[in-house]
Amino acid sequence: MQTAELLEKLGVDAASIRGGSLSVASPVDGQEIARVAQHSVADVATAVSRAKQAYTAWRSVPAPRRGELVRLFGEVLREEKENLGKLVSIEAGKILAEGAGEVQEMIDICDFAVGLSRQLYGLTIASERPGHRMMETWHPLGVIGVISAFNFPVAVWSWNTALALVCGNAVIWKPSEKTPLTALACQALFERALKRFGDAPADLSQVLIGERDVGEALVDNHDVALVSATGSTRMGKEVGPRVAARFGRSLLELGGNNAIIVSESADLNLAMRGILFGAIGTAGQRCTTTRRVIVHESVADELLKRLRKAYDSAVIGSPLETGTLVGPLIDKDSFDAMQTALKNAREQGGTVHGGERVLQDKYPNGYYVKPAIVEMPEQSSVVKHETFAPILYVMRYTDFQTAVDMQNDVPQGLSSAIFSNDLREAEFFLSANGSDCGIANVNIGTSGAEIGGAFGGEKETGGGRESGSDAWKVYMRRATNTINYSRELPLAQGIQFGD
Ligand code: UN1
Repeated sequence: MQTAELLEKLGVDAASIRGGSLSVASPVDGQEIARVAQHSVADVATAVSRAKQAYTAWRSVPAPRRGELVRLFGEVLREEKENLGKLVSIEAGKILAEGAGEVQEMIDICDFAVGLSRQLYGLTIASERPGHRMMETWHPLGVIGVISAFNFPVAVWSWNTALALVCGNAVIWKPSEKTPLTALACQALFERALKRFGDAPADLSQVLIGERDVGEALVDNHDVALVSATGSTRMGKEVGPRVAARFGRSLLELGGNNAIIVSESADLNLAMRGILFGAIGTAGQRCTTTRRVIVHESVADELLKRLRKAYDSAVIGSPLETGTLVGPLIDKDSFDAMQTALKNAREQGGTVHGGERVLQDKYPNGYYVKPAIVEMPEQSSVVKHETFAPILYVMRYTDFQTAVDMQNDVPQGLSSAIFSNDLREAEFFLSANGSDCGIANVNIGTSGAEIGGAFGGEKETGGGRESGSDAWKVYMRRATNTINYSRELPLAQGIQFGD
């Protein structure tokens, strides 16, 4: 599988992937591909104090110069797109096109951040006092901790890091213990950019490989100004309160339970393609994966017929082979969780198509499944739970308001979409009375967002926003400045104090 060769090309030291205590398996065939050394809790404190020093130097570097480092990193990523994308496929199991697509997201956010490095705007505000001026200034924040999940093992880190760096911060990354190799590769590529840059402080970006205790130490460290955590709602429920207890900031990007409404006026060809990419792409392991379809009863049979046909012809297999659309699940736990969900769905009245394990003979330790379509009589508890696997629940509706209510009636609030050619329905869906998600789309699916928009969602999704728009503000602190250029000292609110 040429993993060692790829890692070498990417600049990862061969010694760092041998003899460590963390076994890394590829989901492609379940075989061990590396043994990586792990950091200890004590290493976290050392990394944070180094990062603090790096930040103290970096915050005085003019932002456009900081942008130059990110520009160089984007250049390195362009050179290594294919290699890094392939490593993502090997370690996370997504197909080559999606592995390369993930690296493209990294390149895009670098470009975005470079532009941003000449902006980072503050407002000027009208003062009520004569001879006074008010303004806002945005300053670097400090050490940023990034905790990321296996399913986007490189892009999520880059969304945070590209912005954090142009904003003048230092970053410490704890990747998923399932995907340390791609993290080591990113760090090596970043170091290549650092060399080209020349005079950046050491330790602007560090990687900590470890399990839960390492993550906890990062979350609890008072010198980590912002913890940006992507993963399950269960993880976020622990991280959020722990960071808040020490008055730190957190940016949470947690579970999704994303629905597509297919209305009676929908273009079914478009809807089909949107649903297919959203539901079976990345083998159902995106936070934006389409997990629910709420379809008007008049088009439900037709849509289901076409969907089942498309599911039957989707090629399941090694993500490294061209032509494959559906790669493996990350591991056995994930497969077991999928089977439990399907069992629950049957018990709750669902009719399950697919969902069984395939290619077992070829890959006894790889977990390949036929993506499942589950017709549900109603939106029962199993549908409201996010199972990180390719299960698509399909429910019918008669009245449009009911469809919107169903879309919103889940604990999560990440992404949502409507396929409709009825302007009234589409606009209602985007209005305050429509979708309650952080992402609401018309005539495109729930997954595959561009980096230019703010990315994240409401409710149990955690409320954080990263990537585009003004998400950079969470990586900076805001100072409100009032400047008096008069010879008086008038108080605000007209207060007379003393003479
Ligand atoms: C994730 O699954 O954590 O919108 C991120 C998308 C991608 C990002 C997904 N741009 O599907």
